[in-house]
Amino acid sequence: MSLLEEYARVTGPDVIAQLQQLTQPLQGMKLVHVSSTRSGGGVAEILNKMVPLTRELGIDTQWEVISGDSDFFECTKGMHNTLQGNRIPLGDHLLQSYEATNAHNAERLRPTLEAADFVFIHDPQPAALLGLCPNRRGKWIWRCHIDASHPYRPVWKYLRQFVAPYDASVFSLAAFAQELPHPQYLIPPSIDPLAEKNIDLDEETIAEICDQYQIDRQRPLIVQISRFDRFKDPVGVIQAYRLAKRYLPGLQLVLAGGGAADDPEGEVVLDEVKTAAAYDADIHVLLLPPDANLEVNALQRAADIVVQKSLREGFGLTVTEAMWKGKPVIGGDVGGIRLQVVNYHTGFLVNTPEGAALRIRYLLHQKERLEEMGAKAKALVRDNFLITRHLREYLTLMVALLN
Ligand code: UPG
Repeated sequence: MSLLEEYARVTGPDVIAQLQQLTQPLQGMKLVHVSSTRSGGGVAEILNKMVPLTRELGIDTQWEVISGDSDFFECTKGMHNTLQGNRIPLGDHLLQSYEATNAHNAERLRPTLEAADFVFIHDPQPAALLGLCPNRRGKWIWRCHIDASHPYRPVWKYLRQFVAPYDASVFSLAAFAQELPHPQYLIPPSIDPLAEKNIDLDEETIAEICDQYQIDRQRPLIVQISRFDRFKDPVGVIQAYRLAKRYLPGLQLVLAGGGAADDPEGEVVLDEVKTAAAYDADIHVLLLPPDANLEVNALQRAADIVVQKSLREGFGLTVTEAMWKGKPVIGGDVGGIRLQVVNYHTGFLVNTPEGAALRIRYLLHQKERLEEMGAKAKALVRDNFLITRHLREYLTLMVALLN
């Protein structure tokens, strides 16, 4: 069965026929995505699935990854943190490293990028490449995955000089749009229902993976899967768990995460989480390798409730993944989580550990409500957040830019 036929089985054949129709004017064109890591984190997760599907539709698609040293990634993680609201200026030597690293990568990528019909540049890391490709012939789109609702102005002002000359930019939410001299499109991300991380699993596989991590399937379980990043508030999740455990003594918590090659802060945050977890045997802090897709899938399915207590969130694929598995999500009332968690319907939006604990207790005592919310959550993802909808919007954007 071809890849497209496999998708048709999940979404229905019309959705695929529509994608094929939209791709007609784009047949044989060259599309290049550029990001800063091939594994770990949401951007890699999306591109790993999006690139083969776009190729299958007849667009000559490539994915390039930029390389950089520790100063560069310290700088871009600083940009990420400040665009999400931290107010810490970036030192001149870091900004010099940002520009030098982009220039270095441009040497290698220039022929590919200048020849492409469309270039999608993901996030701030490679944003300066456009200015370094003076003979570009195609349309360039800056795709921002960050919760840019409250950017630290000096850093946005610096980045803006690189982003302004793009032909368009894409944000996940209206609240993130910026003052820019080009069209801005609102396209939320998506998950791939055929990915190992999202396919159905039998009970035996789920049980085996839970055994491997000493998780007791007879007792209630809450799970947060996230990179170890302060914006994901893992320590806040531990506080919520502790508050709820006073009333639910059997409660277990899994905090599972892996690093991303472009995220230098993971280890420090993991240490903070381990300290906060102390010696509680019912808190499982799991450091997973980047290819632990089956494990993530099983942990999300084993959970009674999935938590994503972020303080900022561009979208939150872990929310989508959990909802697709029929789980209600207790999520931070921020960014892209608000697009997915419809308060009281597909889960609960919370602002504090106390609020999260209250909702955990409520749902674990109201199993019917939990299941009803989980079913609504799955339907919301099927209708809005699968890769086929995401690709349709990218294709529409590309066709619009052709004219
Ligand atoms: N993941 C793993 N293993 C882990 C931890 C995470 O496979 O140990 C996966 C997770 O299942 C998900 C992805 O990594 O598929 C993480 O994506 P997401 O939850 O979206 O977070 P970020 O890595 O922070 O991704 C950025 C934005 C986020 C947005 C995403 C795509 O912060 O808000 O949804 O980009 O736009």
